[in-house]
Amino acid sequence: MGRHLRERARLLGFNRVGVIPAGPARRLDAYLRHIAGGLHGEMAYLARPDRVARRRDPGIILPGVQSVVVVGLDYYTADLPPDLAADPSRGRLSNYAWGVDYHDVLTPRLETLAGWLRGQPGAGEVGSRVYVDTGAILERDHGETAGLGFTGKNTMLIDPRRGSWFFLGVLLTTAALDYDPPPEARPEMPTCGRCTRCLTACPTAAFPQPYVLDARRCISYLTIELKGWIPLDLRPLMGNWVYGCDVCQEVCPFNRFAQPTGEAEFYPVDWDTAAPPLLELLALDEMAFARRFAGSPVRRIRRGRLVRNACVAAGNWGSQTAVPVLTRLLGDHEPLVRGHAAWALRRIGGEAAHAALVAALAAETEEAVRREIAAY
Ligand code: B12
Ligand code: SF4
Ligand code: SF4
Repeated sequence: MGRHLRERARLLGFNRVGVIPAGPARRLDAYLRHIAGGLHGEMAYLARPDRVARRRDPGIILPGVQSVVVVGLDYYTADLPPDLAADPSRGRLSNYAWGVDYHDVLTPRLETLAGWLRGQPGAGEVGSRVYVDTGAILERDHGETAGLGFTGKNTMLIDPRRGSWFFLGVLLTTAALDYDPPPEARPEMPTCGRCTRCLTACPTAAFPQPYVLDARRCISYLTIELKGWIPLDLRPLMGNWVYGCDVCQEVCPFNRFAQPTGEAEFYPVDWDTAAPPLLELLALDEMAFARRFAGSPVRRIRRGRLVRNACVAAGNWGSQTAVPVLTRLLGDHEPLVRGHAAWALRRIGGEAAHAALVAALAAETEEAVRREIAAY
């Protein structure tokens, strides 16, 4: 059954597949330390006691679970042309978000795989659960155990032959399958060795030590997961990232071996999709946002959070060109947007920005926004 399942997974387009007996994650202790230290920030779902119990015992998620199938799907398409990457008038999106939302690509394929397993002659009653990102499962950990790669100091699961630009998905099943050899019986994986590039390149110093990420400082967390105010001290360090961040992967030598994915859905339709002009992002209303990001993972953060992020990027750009649109945003219906627009105007400075802030302070009633403006 195991061999056919692997073939099936590959036919479904997955670039990697590993099958292991169900059990607790090998590095559960690292995760427990992570949440005990509060490094998960506002991602409360990571620390909820019932979710902790599930990560400890996948049998709580699926009673009778016997096997875990871990799949990987490449998403690397191309490098952003250097002139665009270095252009501060553009917002940068992490390359995993240049195309269609990966949840919508991986999940149906995993469901198909689960259906195939259920339909096997003699399979009997097969229970299954599929997860891409959202389950109480340490996907990287099971991926490492299943032989899909090794854990880098940047905490990414890295395939030594093709790098770390791949998504993970997991299928839990009550079926007993043929398993891949356990890590101790496989040829040893490479490691990071003495390299520390990702640790020093991280713009916000989010790695307190190798293999540990303080999510509260990570631009990916700040731009995607954090719902409220971005901490003041981190805003200037975020550069022009408006959705996710790729720095700790871009510098990784293993990603020199990345192969462009065969998945057409992950390619950007044009470079403006990968690095949109900030002025366009700042001008988005709800309708324009919904139209522009239909089918993209960016739609998950909604218009308010994306414009908040674009305000920070505009402040870091520092150009007077952004002052008119930022001034309009001082009257936005979302306090979060008004406050971050005020921060950007303060950072850009100049007479027009000053006048806009003075006028906004006179009209502003929301305390948090007043604080952002009054810091001027
Ligand atoms: C929460 C989360 C985040 C958070 C926190 C990330 C983190 N490192 O903790 C934030 C929002 C910051 C984030 C960012 C990103 N994420 Co994310 N994220 C998740 C999620 C939902 C849970 C991860 C989690 O449980 N974190 C808690 C920590 C403790 O667990 P862990 O990250 O798995 O870390 C393990 C290892 O570091 C290892 N470990 C710890 N110490 C040590 C020590 C040694 C010596 C060794 C060898 C290993 C080791 O043990 C840990 C526990 O098993 C997973 C999906 C899932 N359900 O697993 C996706 C996931 C990890 N993310 C993913 C991606 C793609 C990203 C981004 C690249 C997106 C982007 N470009 O912006 C960045 C990368 C940032 C980074 N360097 O990690 C992919 C990773 C694929 C891969 N090849 O590794 C996943 C698997 C989603 C998916 N289904 O594809 N993410
Ligand atoms: S994704 Fe960016 S901010 Fe987050 S740890 Fe990596 S380099 Fe740092
Ligand atoms: S950049 Fe270097 S230290 Fe960081 S994950 Fe890659 S090989 Fe490891």
